[in-house]
Amino acid sequence: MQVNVVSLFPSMFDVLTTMGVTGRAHEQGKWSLATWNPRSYTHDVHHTVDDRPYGGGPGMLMLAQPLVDSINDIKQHQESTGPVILLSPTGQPFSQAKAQELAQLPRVTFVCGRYEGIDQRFIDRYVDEEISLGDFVLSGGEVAALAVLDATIRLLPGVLNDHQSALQDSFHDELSGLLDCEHYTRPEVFEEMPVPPVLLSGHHANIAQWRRERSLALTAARRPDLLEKAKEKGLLSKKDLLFLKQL
Ligand code: 9D3
Repeated sequence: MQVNVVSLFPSMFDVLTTMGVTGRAHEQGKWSLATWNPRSYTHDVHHTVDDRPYGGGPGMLMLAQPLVDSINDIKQHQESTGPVILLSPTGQPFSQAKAQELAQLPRVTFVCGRYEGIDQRFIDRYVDEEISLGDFVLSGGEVAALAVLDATIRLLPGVLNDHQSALQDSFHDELSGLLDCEHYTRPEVFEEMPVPPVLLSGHHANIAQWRRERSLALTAARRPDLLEKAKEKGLLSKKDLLFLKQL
């Protein structure tokens, strides 16, 4: 996958190419990154990338021209930009389903805004889609793009190891529609807190049932919205529903 990022702070993306799962995948050539800095496409002495909003109001907006020139330079250097996705607080909420969609693309271009926003005429003509990370205010699109890219790259073929991929495919984890249960590792007792005994029993059916019930209880307590969705999608068994009733 060829990833392009248009950003005034391209070094923020070094973390993806150097660290962890995404860094290893980058080393293995599973994806590559090109960054495009709108400031490189300015022609005035101050390298101006922003200006005041027409109609007044607080803050500054990103100029359309350096963003358009960034997009055009991508088209000069590559076959195409792929879909142009703007990270924006007014975009569609990001999701695992969207990450799955993006992971199918051969190329994609992310545009990161700074200041109070971007001249709408750039968005109208050059942006295919707008994605938000949720209802909170970031200082720019970069951190959102990092999250979207991290979620997407780990889904590329051959990026996760066999064990992690099997987990991902199973009814547990991402597809179950429930929150993951709690996990424990050594030691058996930590600061007077024992590991739940069932996990030490070696009884695999009991362990699976305990984990399922913890997932259900946790989801009911913290994310009742997810529990309703799981019910509607028919992801809950009779046994699940019985357990929730007696909860
Ligand atoms: C007063 C209006 N503000 C909107 C809430 C202006 C504004 C704030 C922050 C405009 C842009 C930004 C920078 N944020 C992003 O670029 C951004 C974002 C976010 O702030 N929250 C969640 N997802 C995203 S994706 C990009």
